[in-house]
Amino acid sequence: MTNAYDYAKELYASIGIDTDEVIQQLAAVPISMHCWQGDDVQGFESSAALSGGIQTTGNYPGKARTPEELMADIDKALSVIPGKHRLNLHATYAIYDGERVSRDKLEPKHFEKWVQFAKERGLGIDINPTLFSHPLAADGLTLSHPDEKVRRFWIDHCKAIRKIGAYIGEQLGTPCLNNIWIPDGYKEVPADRTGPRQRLKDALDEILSVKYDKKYLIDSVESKVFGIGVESYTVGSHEFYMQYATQNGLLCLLDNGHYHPTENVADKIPSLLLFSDKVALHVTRGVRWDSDHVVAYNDELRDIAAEIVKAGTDRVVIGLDYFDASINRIAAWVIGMRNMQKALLAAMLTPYAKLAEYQNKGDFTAMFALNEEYKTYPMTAVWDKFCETLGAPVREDWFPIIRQYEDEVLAKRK
Ligand code: RNT
Ligand code: ZN
Repeated sequence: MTNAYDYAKELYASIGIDTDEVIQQLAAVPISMHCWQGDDVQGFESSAALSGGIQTTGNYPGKARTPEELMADIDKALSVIPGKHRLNLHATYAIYDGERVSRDKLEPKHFEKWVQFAKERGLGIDINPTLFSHPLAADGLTLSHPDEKVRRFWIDHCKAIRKIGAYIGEQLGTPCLNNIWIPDGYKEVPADRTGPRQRLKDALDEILSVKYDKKYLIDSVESKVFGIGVESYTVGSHEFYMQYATQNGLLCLLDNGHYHPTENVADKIPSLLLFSDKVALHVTRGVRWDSDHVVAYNDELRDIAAEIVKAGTDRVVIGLDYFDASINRIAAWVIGMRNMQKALLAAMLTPYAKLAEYQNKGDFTAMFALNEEYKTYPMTAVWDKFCETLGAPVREDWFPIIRQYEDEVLAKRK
């Protein structure tokens, strides 16, 4: 192990990369782990079916049914993921002690247990209003609904969540990202494409008219190209939110499952960063028309990671977003988180500045040839050293730990 690392360190040094420094650099990158992988986007509010054009499939045993179970599962996942991270919550994960309130009446106290959980573990928290899986979203319309009463409910919900987010950010001493995603759209081509977007714009204006210190709360808006049942028109399209975010100083959140399959989110990152300080991501894996498979270590992920690293990791807010109910849910978290880290590592171990010099000289042969060689440099030894240094299991050693938890804990959840 040490020998392998020494060898790798020497090789990387020969192309100008200090692997010890890279390990420190990677250790400082937090990734927001989405709580909703733990229970198929169910939450604790009710047993309402998942709606909004998103779907989980699979029936793997042992899903978390209570806050305690979900927290225990998150702890298990984090115990085998190197580094300190963040937790991404949805409004439906509010914890009610006794009295229930509707989503427009949620308060910081409903997230107090999460705040305590995060404090004890040194985690940050991000949040999302939940504008789906609810009777008032049954027709697939929320902030753009033609009925003013429905819009009012969802506007108030988003306002309540922003207030909660600001409270969380203040409590934890790290800004909470509040990400607004709405499912609104139409199955068939609408007669009016402007009206719904005008209503969404007005609703967002009202939601965001309440100002919070950016030390505590940052807002982002997430676009989508289509969802199941809303194939013809999505109100919150990419252009809509890109413009809205720039005009209003919000972060544009790019979910790489929300674009045409040949569109590359990696390419959007440097473009947006010429016009905004930061950009936010939902990292996922699209497969054909589905946007939410577990993040794999593939070319798309490596491309995205490369742009994050080139831009500076402090300029991209990284979160994961997928939901797979067909495999062990905790393993799904671990696989995605570790893959995101591996991809960032691969980018940190590539001398892009040097390659860019060839690009600028017009020497595309050298740029291509060298990049292809760098791809097979011994990153594994650095990854292993990283895991070991941060006290996380090395290579697949995490797997028996999760298996054992499955046998001892998950199997008993019937
Ligand atoms: C849906 C969006 C959204 C959700 C989560 C649960 O297509 O990606 O981010 O996945 O909010
Ligand atoms: Zn998303």
